[in-house]
Amino acid sequence: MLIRTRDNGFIHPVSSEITPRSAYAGRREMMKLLAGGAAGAALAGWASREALAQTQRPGKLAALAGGKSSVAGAVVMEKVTDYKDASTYNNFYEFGTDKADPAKNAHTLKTSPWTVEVDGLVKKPARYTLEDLLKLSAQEERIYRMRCVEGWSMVIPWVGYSMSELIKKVEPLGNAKYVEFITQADPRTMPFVGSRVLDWPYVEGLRLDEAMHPLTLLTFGMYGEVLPNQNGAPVRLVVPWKYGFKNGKSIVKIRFTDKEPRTAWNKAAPQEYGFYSNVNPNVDHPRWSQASERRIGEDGLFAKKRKTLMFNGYEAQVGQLYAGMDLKKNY
Ligand SMILES: Nc1nc2c(c(=O)[nH]1)N[C@H]1C(S)=C(S)[C@@H](COP(=O)(O)O)O[C@H]1N2
Ligand SMILES: [Mo]
Repeated sequence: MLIRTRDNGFIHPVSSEITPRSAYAGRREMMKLLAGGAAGAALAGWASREALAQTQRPGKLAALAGGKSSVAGAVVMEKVTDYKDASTYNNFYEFGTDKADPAKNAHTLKTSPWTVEVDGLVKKPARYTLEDLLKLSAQEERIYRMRCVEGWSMVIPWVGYSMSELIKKVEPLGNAKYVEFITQADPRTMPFVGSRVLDWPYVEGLRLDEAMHPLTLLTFGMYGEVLPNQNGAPVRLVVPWKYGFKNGKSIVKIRFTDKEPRTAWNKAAPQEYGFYSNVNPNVDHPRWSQASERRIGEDGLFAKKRKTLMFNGYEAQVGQLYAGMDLKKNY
């Protein structure tokens, strides 16, 4: 449902499903752009309720049309990052450590046939083909902020469905407390698997309640198309309130456990990368501050650093998951 609000004489559509904070941030940014005369360019890529499921397809890969998002807070009113930036500025160490490497090298990734094995502490372990996974629930388009620990951020229209849909199907046992995501590690198709930067495969993990949160997206596409290889085809995770590295790409195994999984970055540098990795402007990385960020695509002459928001702006939705926890200790 659309509600029209008037702000300084500017009439602006706000979805009732958008959090007041993100709507406000979007409006403020838009006012700034309008004042700067960049309205035309800004409006073209603007995330609005109407834009949902109609994201301009870049048109190179197979279409993956998602319906409108049904999850509160899953759409931010901010300019969507250009597809070109989102698909050429990547972290995917299996294909090299430079941001430009994955787009150059990931064409060797073989995404079909693809299966995802779900096992561990569940009543119904199963091996899903990608096709089975795609059919499991309706796809939605969600426009999420993504904040990398290195200080950059993007706004990306992802396509997928809540991870909880899959979790409900496999029925976790009472003692399941965590979910481990294990990604593809094939030295024949991934040239840097075997390099010593990380312990392969790249593993990530969430607490079961985090994995069950409706914002946690099992992701198959972006910008209305299937994922490009460099963004984690054919299936990846997107957890918008956590630093980018929690979003495991090219997932092949999902395991339910009673112990906190050892994750790739936590193994590599435990004092820098904790298990939680919630976006938190008040907890510095040991080597740099996390208080501000640079939005990719906004690095022009007048671009200012943005203030990083607690839980990446998703505090209203996810803050409760961490009630009573010391977030300085549990970084
Ligand atoms: N398998 C795997 N998944 C990964 C990574 C990786 O190196 N390997 N990098 C992570 C990091 S650090 C970030 S910031 C995001 C980047 O996702 P994007 O390239 O789609 O923006 O993917 C995450 N998932
Ligand atoms: Mo990252």
